[in-house]
Amino acid sequence: MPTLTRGLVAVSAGLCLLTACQSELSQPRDDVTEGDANIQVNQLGFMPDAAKAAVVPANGADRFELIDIRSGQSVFSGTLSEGRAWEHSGERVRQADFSSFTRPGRYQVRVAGLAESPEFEVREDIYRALNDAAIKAYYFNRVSTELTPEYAGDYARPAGHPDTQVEVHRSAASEARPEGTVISSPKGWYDAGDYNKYIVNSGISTYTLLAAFEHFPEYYSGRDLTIPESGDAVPDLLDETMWNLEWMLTMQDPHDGGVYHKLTTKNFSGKIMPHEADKQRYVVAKGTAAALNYAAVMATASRVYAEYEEAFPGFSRQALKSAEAAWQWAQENPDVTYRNPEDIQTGEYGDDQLSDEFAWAAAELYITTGKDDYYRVMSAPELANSTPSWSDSKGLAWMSLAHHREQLTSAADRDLIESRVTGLADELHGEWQDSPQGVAMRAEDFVWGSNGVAMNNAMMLLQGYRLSGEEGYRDAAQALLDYVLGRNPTGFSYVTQYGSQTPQHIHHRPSEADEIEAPVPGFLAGGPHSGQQDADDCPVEYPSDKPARSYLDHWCSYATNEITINWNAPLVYVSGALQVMSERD
Ligand code: G3I
Ligand code: 9MR
Repeated sequence: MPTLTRGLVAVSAGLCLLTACQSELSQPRDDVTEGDANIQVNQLGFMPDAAKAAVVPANGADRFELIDIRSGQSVFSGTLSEGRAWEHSGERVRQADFSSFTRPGRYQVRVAGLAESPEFEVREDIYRALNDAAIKAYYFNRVSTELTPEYAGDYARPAGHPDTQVEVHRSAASEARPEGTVISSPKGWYDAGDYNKYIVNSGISTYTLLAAFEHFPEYYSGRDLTIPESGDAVPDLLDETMWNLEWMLTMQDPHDGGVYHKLTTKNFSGKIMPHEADKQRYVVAKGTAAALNYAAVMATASRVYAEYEEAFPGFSRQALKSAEAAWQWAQENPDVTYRNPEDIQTGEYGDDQLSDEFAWAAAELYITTGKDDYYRVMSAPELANSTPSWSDSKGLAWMSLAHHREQLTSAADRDLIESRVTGLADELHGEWQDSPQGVAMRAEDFVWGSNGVAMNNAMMLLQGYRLSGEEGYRDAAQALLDYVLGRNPTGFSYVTQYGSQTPQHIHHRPSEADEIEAPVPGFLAGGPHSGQQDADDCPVEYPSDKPARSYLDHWCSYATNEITINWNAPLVYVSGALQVMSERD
C-alpha cells in the first residue's frame, strides 16, 4: 500500500476510535486477514519449470523461505509481494513467488509468525496421477455395471440402474412412442452426486474429455487407467467416453431425430447405493438445447473415433448421421426450451439462451464435414467468446475451431478465430495479474460449481497459450490449478484424496452410503460461492458469506460440495495439458 493511503487508513481508524464508529471497528474488516489464516499452496506441487507461488496471509513478515523436508534446511528465500485485500475472501494476502526455484524435492513454505505451509513436491510427473484419477472418477460413476475389486478396489459395488425398462414420460410422448412406451437406455455416467442422466451436462463433459484427447492424443494413448477395457486397442480415455456416448445414442428418438432432455426418476433418491435406488426411470421432454448439444458431441465423436474404426465398426459414421438428424430436428424446433414438468423434481439444466448451442453444433459439424454452410450459420462475426459452462457453449465452438484452424476451408476467418481465443485469454490473464490472490476468478465466477468455472477459465487460458505460446497464459492457468489444489482461503485441495486436506463429505450418494470412510477419489468438489441455496438443509453454518470462503465440507451442502461430471472434465483437461505441455518443452 502506498504510504499516503496507509496514513489515511490509520487516520480514519484513529478518528473512529474517538467518535461513534466503535461498532464498525468490532466488525471483521475486509482488508485485514483474520487470525487463523494459513499459508496457502498447491498441495500436490509443481513441475520444475512451472510458475510457482504460495499465498501468505499478510502479517508483519516481508520474507519467505522454502524448507527442504528431507534436510530441514532452507533452500530458497524471497520477498513477499505487497499485501492487498482480495475482495472475494476479505483477506489481506501477499504472494510468495518461487518460480525460479526448479530443484525436484519435497518442500514447505515458511514465514515468520505463521504455521508452515502444507508440504508439496517439485517433480516432473506431478500431475499424472491426478489426471488419471480425475478420469477414473468417470469409471466410478458408471451406470448399469458392476464395479469389480480388480478395477474399483475398496470402492467395488454392485451394478446400479440397468435402465433397460425406461418409460417415455408424458412430456416426451410422440405418435411413434406414446406415454408409457418402454425403451432401453443403459450405460452413461451418473451426473453427479445424484443418479440421473442429463444430456446437456453429459454432453459438455464428454466433449471436454474428447477435446483433451484430440489435443494431446499421444499422451492419452500411453495412459493405463485400470478400467475393464485397459489393454484393448483403444486409449483408455476413449473407452471411458464411449461408455457415455453409447448411452447418449439411445436418447435420440430414431423416428424424428429429437433428443430427450434427461433420463431420471421423478424425485432425487435418498442416501443409498446405486443398486438400492430402484424407482421407475423416465425419459423426459425433447428439447432444442439437448438436440444441439447432442449434435455437437456426436459430430466431435465422429471425427475422434474415425481412427478407431476397427474397434468400433460403423460408430463414426453412425455418430455423424445422428448428429445431422439432431441438427435437423433443432432447425425445425428452434425454441423448445426445457422446464421440469410438474411431477419431475430432479435437476433441471434449463436454458433459454440457445444461440450459443446453435453455434457450437454448427462449428463441430463444420469441422467434421467441411461443409461451408455450417460455418455460415454459425454467424461467427457476431459470436462472442466466453468461459464454457453447461448453459453456455460458445467457447467450445471457438476452442474446436482454433484447434483445427489449419485444416479449415477458406470459408472460415482464421484471424477472427485467433482473436476470439486470445481475447478471452487476455481478459483472464489481466484478471490474474490484477488479483491480490493471483487467480483469474471474476465476481461472476463464484457460482454453484465455482471450481468448475476455475478449471474452465484455465482451459480457455490454455487455448490462448496453444495458439500464441504466450507464457503468461500458461502461468495464469497454472495459478487456477494451484487455486483448486489448495492455494485458496479454505485450505482445502478440492479434489478428493489429492492433497493434504481434501473434502471428506462430498455430496455424492455412493461416497456417503458405502461403508468406506474416504470418499471416492479423483472428484472435484463444486466449490465456494455465496448462494448457500442449501442453508436450510444444513445443520451447520457456513463459515463466511465471502464467495471464496463460503464452502462446507458436509454432505448437506449440495450447493458447494457436490461433485459432477462437468466440473471434473476441465480438471482433466487442465491437469493433462499442463503435464503434457511441460513434458514437451
Ligand atoms: O441464470 C441465473 C442468472 O440469471 C442469475 O444472475 C444468477 C444469480 O445467482 O443465477 C442464475 O441461475 C443459476 C443457475 O444455476 C444457472 O447458472 C442459479 O442461481 C443456480 O442455483 C443454478 O445452479 C445449478 C444447480 O444445479 C441448481 O439448479 C447449477 O448450475 C448446476 O450445476 C446444478 O446441477 C445439478 C443438477 O441439477 C443435478 N445433479 C447435480 C448437479 C450439480 O449440483
Ligand atoms: O441431492 C440433490 C443434488 O444431487 C442436487 O444437485 C440438488 C439440487 O438440485 O438437490 C439435492 O437434493 C436435495 C433437494 O434439492 C432438497 N432437499 C435435500 C436434497 C439433498 O439431500
